[in-house]
Amino acid sequence: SGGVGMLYPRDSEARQSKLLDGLWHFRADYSPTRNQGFAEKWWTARLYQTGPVIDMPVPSSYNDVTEDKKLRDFVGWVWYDREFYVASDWATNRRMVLRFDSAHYNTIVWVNGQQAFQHEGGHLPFEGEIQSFLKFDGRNYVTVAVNNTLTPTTLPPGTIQYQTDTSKYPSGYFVQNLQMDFFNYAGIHRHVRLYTTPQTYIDDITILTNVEQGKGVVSYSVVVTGGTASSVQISVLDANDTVVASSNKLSDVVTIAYPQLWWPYGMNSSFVGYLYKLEVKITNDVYRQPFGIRTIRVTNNQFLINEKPFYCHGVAKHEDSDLRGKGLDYTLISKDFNMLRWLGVNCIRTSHYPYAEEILELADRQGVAVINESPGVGIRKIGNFGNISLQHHIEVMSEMIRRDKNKPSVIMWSVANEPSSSYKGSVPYFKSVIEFTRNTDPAHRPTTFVCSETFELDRVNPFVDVICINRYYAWYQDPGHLEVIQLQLQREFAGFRNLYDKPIIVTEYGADTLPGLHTEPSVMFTEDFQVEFLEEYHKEFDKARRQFLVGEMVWNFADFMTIEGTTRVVGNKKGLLTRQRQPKAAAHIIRKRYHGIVNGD
Ligand code: BDP
Repeated sequence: SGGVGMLYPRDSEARQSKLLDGLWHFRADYSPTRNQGFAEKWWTARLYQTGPVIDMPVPSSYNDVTEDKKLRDFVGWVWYDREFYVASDWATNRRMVLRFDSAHYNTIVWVNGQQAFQHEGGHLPFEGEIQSFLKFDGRNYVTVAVNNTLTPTTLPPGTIQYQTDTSKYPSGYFVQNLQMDFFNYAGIHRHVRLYTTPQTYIDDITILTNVEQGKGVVSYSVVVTGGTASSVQISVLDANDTVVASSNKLSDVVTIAYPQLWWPYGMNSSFVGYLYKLEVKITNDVYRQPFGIRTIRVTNNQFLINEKPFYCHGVAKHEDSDLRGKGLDYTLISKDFNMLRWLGVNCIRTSHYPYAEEILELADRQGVAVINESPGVGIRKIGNFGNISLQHHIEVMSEMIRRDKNKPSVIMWSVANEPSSSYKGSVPYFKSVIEFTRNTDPAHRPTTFVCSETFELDRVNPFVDVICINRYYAWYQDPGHLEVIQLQLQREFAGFRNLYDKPIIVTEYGADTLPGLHTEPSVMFTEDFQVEFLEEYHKEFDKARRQFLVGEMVWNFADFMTIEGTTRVVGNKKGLLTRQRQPKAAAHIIRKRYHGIVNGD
C-alpha cells in the first residue's frame, strides 16, 4: 500500500470497512498451459463473460467444495471475480484500501480491469490503495487470479514432475510434489475487505512493554503516513476502557502504576490474557491497538513469563476442517478454543504457517501462548537453500513480524519446521534467517526452528534460544515398540544438553489413531496404542520437566487432511480429536495431565 505497516483493519469513528466475503464467480484454468486466462485477459470482462463459472465461497479453500477430483487436485491459476459498490459518501478525501487477509499462493488483483497489486505467499495479508480505480457512481468489479503452484523457492517449497511416457500417462500429465504432508489447500482463505482511512493516516504502531519495580512500562511509536499529524492524542485504556496513561507524542514511554499483566492460562488465577488498548488519535484518524503487558526471558533451563517459569503444555495445530479446508470459519475457531481450554492447553504452535489474525487475537484474549511458525516447512533439498529462497524467507519473516509484533500471545518465532539441518548449507541459511528475525522483531522475542535431526547431525541449534525437537520413537522409528521411548528420549535430551546450555521443548510427538479401534495388547492405530504411547513419553517428560524441559506439545490437536499416500488413510490421524473435534481416548489422558500440571502437580 506504499506504507510501512499492516495494521488489522479495525473500524473506528474515522474508518469504515466493508467485507467482500460471500459467493464469488470462480473459474479454474484447465488449459494444458494454465495460461488461457492471461492469453484471453479474463480480467478485462466479467468472468462469466469469458466462459462457464461456478459459485465459490470466500473465505474458503476451493478444493473440497465440489465433487470434482480435477478441482480438488488442481495445480495452476484459478480465477475469482465479483461486483461491489462504494457509496459516494465514502469517496470524499479518503484512502480506499482493498485487503486480502490471505490467498494461497501467488495472487494478482485487478479492479475494474486494471491491475491493482499482487502478492507472493499464502498465509499473510496484502493490500493496496484502489481509489484511483474506483467508480463511485456505479458498479465496480474485482478480479483475482490465484496460483497454488509450489516451486523450490516458494515457502513451503515443492516441485512439479512431468510424465512424458504416453504409453503410461496421458499427455500433459503432471503432479505437484510437496515436501510436507498436509494438503496444499488453495484459494482465498481469509477475509477480503474494503476499508477507508483519512488521507493522513495511522500507518503503523509498535508497542513494547516491560515491568520495572512493579510498574508497567509501555514504549510505543506511531508511524503517520500521507501528511503530518497536526494533533496527537494517545491514551492507554484498560480492559474497562478507563484511561490509565496518556501522552501527546507520536513516540513516548508511559508508565502504569498498577498493571494487570498478561498471563497464559493457568499461571495466574485471576487474570488471563489481560489486554490494554493503545488509543491513537491524530488529525482525523483514530485507531485502537490491543496489547498486553508481559515480559519474556529465556535462561539456560527456563522459559520465564513475567519472571515466572512457564511450562508449555501444548498442542500443534493446523488450519484445517471439513469442506472449507483452510478457509477462515468463526464456528471452527471458537470450537477449537473451547477444546483447547477443555484440554487445559496453554500454548499452541502455528504449525506450519502463520494462522489467521482472528485466531491469534483470540489467543491474546484467552491467554494461549503461541509459538508463531513461518511457512518454512519442508526445506529439505539443496535447491531450497539458495539466495532466492533465503531472500523470500527473510521477506516472509518481515511480513510476519509486521503483522504480529504487538501480540502478547506470541512468545517465540519458529522460522521453519524440520528442515535438513544436518546439511552444511543450512548453517549460513538459518543463521541469517534466525538472526534477522530476532533482530527485526522490535521486542527481540526468542527465536527458534523445529528440529527433526538427531543431536549428532543437527547444525542449526547453535543459533536458537530454545531447542525444539520433533520425535517419533515407536512410530516412524521402531514402529510399535513402546519400550524404546524412554531410553531414546533420554539419550536425545542428554545429547542436546551436553552440546547446548539451552532449554528444550518437545514440539511434536504423536501416533496415528483411528477412533473406535481397540486391541489388548495395544497395536499401532488403535486408541489403546495412542494412550500408552503418550504415557510412555510423559514418564520421561516428568523426569526432565523440573530440569531443562520447558514444554511438551502433542502432534496434533485434531486430525487433518494430507496429500494422498500409502501412510495416510484419508488424512493424518494423529489428532487427539477427530477432524470434527470430538475426543479420542487419548484426549482424556492429556486433559487429566494438563489440568494436573496447572494445579501444580
Ligand atoms: C512430522 C511433521 C508433521 C507431520 C508429522 C506426521 O513435522 O508435519 O504431519 O511428522 O507425519 O515430521 O505425522
